[in-house]
Amino acid sequence: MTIVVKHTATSVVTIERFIIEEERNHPEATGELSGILYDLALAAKMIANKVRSAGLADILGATENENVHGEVQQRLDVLANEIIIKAMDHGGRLCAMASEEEPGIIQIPDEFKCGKYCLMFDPLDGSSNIDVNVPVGTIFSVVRKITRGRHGELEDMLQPGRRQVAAGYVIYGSSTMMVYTTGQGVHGFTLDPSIGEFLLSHPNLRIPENGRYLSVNDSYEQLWDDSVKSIMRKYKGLDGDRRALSTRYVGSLVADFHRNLLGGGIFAYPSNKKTPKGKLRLLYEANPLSFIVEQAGGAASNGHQRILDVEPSELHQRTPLYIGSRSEVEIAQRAIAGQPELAVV
Ligand code: AHM
Ligand code: MG
Repeated sequence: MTIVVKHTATSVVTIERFIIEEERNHPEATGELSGILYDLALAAKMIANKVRSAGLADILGATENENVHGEVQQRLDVLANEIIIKAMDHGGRLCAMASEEEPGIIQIPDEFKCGKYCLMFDPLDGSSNIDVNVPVGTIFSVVRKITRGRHGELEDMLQPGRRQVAAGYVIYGSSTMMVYTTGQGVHGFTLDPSIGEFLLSHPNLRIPENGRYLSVNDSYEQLWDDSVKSIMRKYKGLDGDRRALSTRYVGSLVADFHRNLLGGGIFAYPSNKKTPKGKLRLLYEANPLSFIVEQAGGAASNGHQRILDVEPSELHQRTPLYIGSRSEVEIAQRAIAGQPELAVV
């Protein structure tokens, strides 16, 4: 279902107004989910501000800490993580959070009310690109609490992606954009820095049916198994039965995904001999982007199964990922699992 918001191409619609109009389509809504989205938009503006001034403010580069994945944390990663936690912990709408940068669940402090939603996020995706001024992003996923106690528990976080009630990302690029879905289509907002507001710029985004771009890190080719190598040959038109996709790889998932969402194509991060479970995280990266891509008419698979149907077993679970235009994802699924059918939303 796509949301009907009455505005013309020249209407100026702030993200706040859009969220309110979207909420009106749900008479049963309490406003809590809307509140989470406002607070995330605020956190995004604060992070955008830090990203923009990073080169001048001595906040580039690595800290001495490693995160739970054994990766060196970048200073901006740490800042973005703190900004989101501080923007979200006191609103009374969340019962717990989980971040790619934190080993365990982040509980809501006792002095604040707990709400009925859980937030999972990657505060600054693509952070290895920060020092070279390449776009980075924030990715988020919201699910409803299913356990009975006051605080959120691991069980609340480990729900399959199809149960997400909202998901989105922010791309800190030549402009800052926030793109989100609550299951009523995908909508994009561009930050107007002169007034500090996200304005509706891309209503009802649809991914083109046919791919234009292939985003994959080819340097892993020697580590791929034969089925992955055959998929890549097909995408590159080397089998002679289709035209070649154009290769584009930023190495910043949000930037690669955003380009392919607008232009059509596929982002692939297959498993390889060194990372047999894939690299990307199911809860913080694959699930939210898969909810968005399906809402935009595309698809996402781990090669065997629709991403949104995967039952998570760990907070920091990794997954292979093929995401983008439906026909391209089906090629991967057919080659790996031997069957093209992807469950449809
Ligand atoms: P991060 O969340 O630690 O930044 O890692 C995820 C990033 C993605 O943004 C990107 O698609 C991928 O890692 C790039 O990995 P590689 O350098 O192996 O191609
Ligand atoms: Mg990431």
